[in-house]
Amino acid sequence: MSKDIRVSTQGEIGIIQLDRPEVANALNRSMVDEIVRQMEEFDHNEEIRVIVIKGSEKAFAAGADIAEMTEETSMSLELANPFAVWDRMMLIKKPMIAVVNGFALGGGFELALHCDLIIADENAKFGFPEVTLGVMPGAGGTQYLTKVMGRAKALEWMWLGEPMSATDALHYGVINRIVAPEMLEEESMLLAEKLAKQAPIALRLIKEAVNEAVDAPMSEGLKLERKNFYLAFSTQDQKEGMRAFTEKRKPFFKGV
Ligand code: CO8
Repeated sequence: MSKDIRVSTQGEIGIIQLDRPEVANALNRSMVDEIVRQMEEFDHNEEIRVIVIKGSEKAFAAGADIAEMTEETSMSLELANPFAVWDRMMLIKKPMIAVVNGFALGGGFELALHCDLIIADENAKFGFPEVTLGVMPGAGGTQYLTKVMGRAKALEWMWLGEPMSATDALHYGVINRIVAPEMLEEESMLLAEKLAKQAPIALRLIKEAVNEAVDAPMSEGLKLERKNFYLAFSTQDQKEGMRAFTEKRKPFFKGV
């Protein structure tokens, strides 16, 4: 039984809700552990096609739990290696959507950045306030953000430590969509449902190839794209998708 997250499913969508509202969903290590274990559980669950991560009423997550970190030392952190569990998030194959209301700060923002798509309400605020605590982002923030928005803006944002509005985050390509607060739940589930109707293996192969584009040289990315393109033709969903087009009907994808 999870202490700090709530888990539910809605059709083929697996939902992880952060649930430490008394500390704005600050992420302590056991909570990150629970989140990742649940992501993996959904990833392996054949009934689930899309994973949604959301916050509670007032915040997505206000960062790593500062109370837990205050007395840490370089050596205690190095030994505990709190980021090993974050690395496992990068292995999740199914689409992950972060649904952000309120604050997504520090580690909370990094959690959203580990998802594939970010949908936020108009009042959401994104930021890396670590510098104001005398530290820096540690769960991938400097890398993810720089790749998304470029060096100058990423540096400015992380050096000043000020939160950025959802509008700015959208402008710089950090998030995918903004919706009115009262529509956040509905719009994010609609997006998840749309993805859940797509051919699951094709989604997976696309995610893998797009991720390769971020890290690898073009020639490597093109190789993987071609391999995955060929692989898609070994699925029944490819036959279904193409036959449905010819027969002028909607496809029904089974994920095989
Ligand atoms: N850690 C611990 N407690 C927190 C955190 C946090 N990150 N954020 C908020 N809280 C607590 C507050 O202490 C407060 O508790 P209490 O009621 O007992 O005083 C409660 O949540 C509510 O917070 P506020 O009263 O401050 O609420 P406001 O609405 O006035 O402000 C803010 C909300 C703006 C979110 C404010 O709380 C804030 O600035 N929080 C800190 C944000 C921050 O600095 N985040 C970065 C943390 S460092 C980090 O994330 C490094 C990541 C490294 C990777 C992770 C490895 C595990």
